[in-house]
Amino acid sequence: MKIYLISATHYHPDGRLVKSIQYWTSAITLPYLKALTPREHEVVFTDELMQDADLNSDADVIGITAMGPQIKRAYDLADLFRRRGKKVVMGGSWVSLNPDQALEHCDAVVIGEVETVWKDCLEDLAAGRNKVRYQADKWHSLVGLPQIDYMTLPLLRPDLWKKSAFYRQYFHWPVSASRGCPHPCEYCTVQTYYDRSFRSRPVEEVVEDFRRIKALGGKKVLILDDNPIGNVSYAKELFRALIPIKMAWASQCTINIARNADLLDLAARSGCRTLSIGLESVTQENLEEISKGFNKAPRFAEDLKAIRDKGIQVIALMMVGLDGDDTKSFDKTLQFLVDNKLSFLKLFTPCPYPGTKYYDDMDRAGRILTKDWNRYDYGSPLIQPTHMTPEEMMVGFNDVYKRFYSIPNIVRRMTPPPKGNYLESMFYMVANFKINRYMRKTPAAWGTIS
Ligand code: B12
Ligand code: SF4
Repeated sequence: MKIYLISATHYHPDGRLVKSIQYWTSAITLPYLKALTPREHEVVFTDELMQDADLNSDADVIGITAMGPQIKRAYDLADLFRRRGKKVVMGGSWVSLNPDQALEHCDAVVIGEVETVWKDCLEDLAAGRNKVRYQADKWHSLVGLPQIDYMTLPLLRPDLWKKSAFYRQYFHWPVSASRGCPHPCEYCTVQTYYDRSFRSRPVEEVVEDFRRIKALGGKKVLILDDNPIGNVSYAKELFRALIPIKMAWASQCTINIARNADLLDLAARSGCRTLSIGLESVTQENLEEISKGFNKAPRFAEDLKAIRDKGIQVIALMMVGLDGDDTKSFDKTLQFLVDNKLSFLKLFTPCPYPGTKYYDDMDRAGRILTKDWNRYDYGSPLIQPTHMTPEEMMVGFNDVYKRFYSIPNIVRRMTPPPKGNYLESMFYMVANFKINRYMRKTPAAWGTIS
């Protein structure tokens, strides 16, 4: 059979498709699914963010994946291909948590991990059968996962890679070391999808991926796990094994890394340059309310300093508009971010992803403002806040972003730079100025970019 895999993009508010050719990393879903597909099938794929999907594809099966707001476009694509007589299979976290919704648009849905069910699913479709819901009965061991062809990463620009030093610094090659997260944050798709489980790949297989990327000339890796320190002894073993590889890496993890001096030291020595950390709120009451009480707001300053002292840049992930917030919270949040010299900011309005506890609670309380999935982009008013209007929340949201990336605040935050890794600091300084310019040109872009 011929299989055509698509990662959907999402829509601009005016209905155009969002397109971007310059991305700092790439998901591995499409090349990984290709590597996993039995050799008798032919597989082609498109990440619609960068390229146009072939709507006239002659494939027998269309496989579609989507992240967050991309789901609307993914369903539109599924409807279109089915009208053209194709069999459509969908997978990924959104449809796994909402299979009935997905089955209004596709023929079969893969619920959860695909490794142990993909072969059966394809055999069924080739034979004209269909179990409709394909779900593994246990988690995969993550041992011996097939290797992807890195040069086919959908969002890699091989042309720019060769000629632009900035791009070589900017592009992070994705490597997966673990899946899942043991924490209970109730808005989080990841812990819901993985049912709070946490598994890791054998250290030597992860190290092998780093080596393969280095052999291709890659300098920077994104460990695209949600919380690679979910098992501290595994993380230490991995970081120790990465020290001799001498590559730079970035990842996201919890602030807990700052409270384990050995772990933090090993991370820094193994090449960690940037961590995206879900601080979420400077108000402890908010953190408790979303079941993220392990984040201790009163300790943030001390914890962030420990990380910076190791030469690691921190990207803050913050939510505004939680129940403990009012219109005064915006200034407090901004002040905290500037005082603590955060290198970068990704701000979110609370997003109730269907399938999560947060969605169910908000839905029961009648507080969900829209179920237009196209707006589930982290920068839209989706929840009725308790101490302000949705409009006030959006004014505050835009204002924090604007002021965080203002020239005086960039200078305040970026000087003096974290100790060591000065090239990285320079890169972040340039990236901050680029964002300042981008925001002036595209003020409504926030929330739809990553
Ligand atoms: C890398 C990544 C990115 C990258 C690259 C994006 C890209 N287009 O290439 C960046 C950082 C740019 C990014 C951006 C965004 N991302 Co993102 N991203 C991820 C991340 C960390 C890893 C994805 C990955 O490669 N996983 C590894 C692969 C192997 O696993 P997988 O995709 O889950 O697939 C497995 C199964 O689900 C299944 N499967 C998946 N799809 C399909 C399809 C078929 C047909 C089949 C058969 C099986 C199948 O098979 C795989 C193996 O078992 C995930 C978090 C996570 N842990 O998944 C978030 C995640 C997917 N992203 C998310 C979101 C929301 C976004 C944004 C929309 C955020 C935003 N700003 O609004 C943007 C979208 C930008 C865009 N237009 O592309 C959410 C999705 C939430 C949801 N409920 O849908 C996640 C889960 C993060 C989170 N913590 O909530 N992202
Ligand atoms: S720590 Fe991060 S990945 Fe883990 S459950 Fe909380 S939000 Fe999700």
